[in-house]
Amino acid sequence: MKIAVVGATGEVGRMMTRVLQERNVRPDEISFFASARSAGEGVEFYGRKHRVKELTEEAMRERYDYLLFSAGAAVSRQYAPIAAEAGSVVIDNSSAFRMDPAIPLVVPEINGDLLKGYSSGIVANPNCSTIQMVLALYRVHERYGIRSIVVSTYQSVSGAGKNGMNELEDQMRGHIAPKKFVKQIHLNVVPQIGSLLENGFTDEEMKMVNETRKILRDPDISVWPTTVRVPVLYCHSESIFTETRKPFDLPGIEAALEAGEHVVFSRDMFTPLDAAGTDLTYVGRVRAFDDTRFLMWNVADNIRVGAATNAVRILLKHRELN
Ligand code: A2P
Ligand code: 11C
Repeated sequence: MKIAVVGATGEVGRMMTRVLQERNVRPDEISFFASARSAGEGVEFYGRKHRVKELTEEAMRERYDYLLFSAGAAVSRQYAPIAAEAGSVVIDNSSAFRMDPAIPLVVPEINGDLLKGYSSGIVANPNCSTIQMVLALYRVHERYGIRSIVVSTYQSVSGAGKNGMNELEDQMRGHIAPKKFVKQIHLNVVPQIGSLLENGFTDEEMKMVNETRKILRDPDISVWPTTVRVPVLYCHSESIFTETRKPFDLPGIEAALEAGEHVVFSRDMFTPLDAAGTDLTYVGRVRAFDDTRFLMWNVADNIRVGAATNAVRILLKHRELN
C-alpha cells in the first residue's frame, strides 16, 4: 500500500499522520507533502524520519492507493483532480468538492456504503461542525425522522488551523490585531466563522445546512445554524434543537443517541477539555417539553473526529469494502 499526506505540516495533516499510526495502518510507502516553505522539514512515522516534499502537479501524477489531503480548498482544487485522474483515491478534507453530486461526502458510520466499488477518485470529508452533529443525530433521523434542526456552535480556534491557534496564543500575550478571525478572539466570542454570504448566513453555516442534507440523504431537513468562534484550543461544542416527524419519548431519544457508533450518551456534562484527544462524540443535557422537540449538547475533538480520524476511518472503510 502506498499513501501520502498532503498538508502534512498543518494541524490536521499532523493529526492524520498520528491517527494512521494509532490505527496501525502500515503502508509499504508513505510520502508527506506541503508547500515549498516547509520542504525538507522532518515528519516522524513509526519512529522513522521522513522529509517533507514540495507538492507539485508532477508528484500527483503518480498513483497512490490513498492520498489524504488537508491543505485548504484552493490546493485541493488544483491538485486533487490530477491525483484522481492518475487512479488514486483522494480523501479530501477541504470544502472544494463536498457538494459535487458526483462525489461522495462520507461519514463512514452513516454512509460508508458509498465507498463500495469506488475504485479511484475524490471522496470528500465533511466539515468538522457537520460531522459531530450528524454522528450524534443519525439514529434519531432513522428512528423518528428529523424535520428541522436549530444549532448554535462554539467552535475552537484549531478549526482555523495552526494560524488560528497562534492568533489566540499571541493575543493572550499582548494586544495583537485580529487577522485570521474577524474580531479579537482572546476574552471574546465571535459570531462569524467564514465569510458572510448574500443571504446573511456565513459559508460555515451553509456547510452545515447542505452537508447535513447530503450525508443524511434527506433534502427536506431544515437546518438553522449560527456558527460561533470561542477562545478554546481544541473541540467544537454545539447546542442543538431538533424537531422530529414522529413523536418520541425521552428514553427513546436517549436510546437513539446512545446507538450512534462512536457516540457516547451521558448524563454527565462533557466539555472541550474532557473530549480533547479522543475519537468520540459526547452527547448530553437532553431536554424536552413535548414529544416532537428536544434540546441537547454535544462536544467532539474537531481535529480528530471532525477531520483526521474521519479521514482515516474513510480509508479503513474503503479498504474493508473493496
Ligand atoms: P506549509 O506548512 O508549508 O504552509 P493549517 O490548516 O494548519 O494552516 O495547515 C495547512 C497545511 O496546508 C500545511 O501543511 C501547509 O503547508 C499546507 N499548504 C498550504 N498551502 C499549500 C500549497 N500551496 N501547497 C502545498 N501545501 C500547502
Ligand atoms: C472552522 N469548520 O472551525 C471550520 C474549519 O470546510 O473544512 C473547516 C473548514 C472546512 O473554522
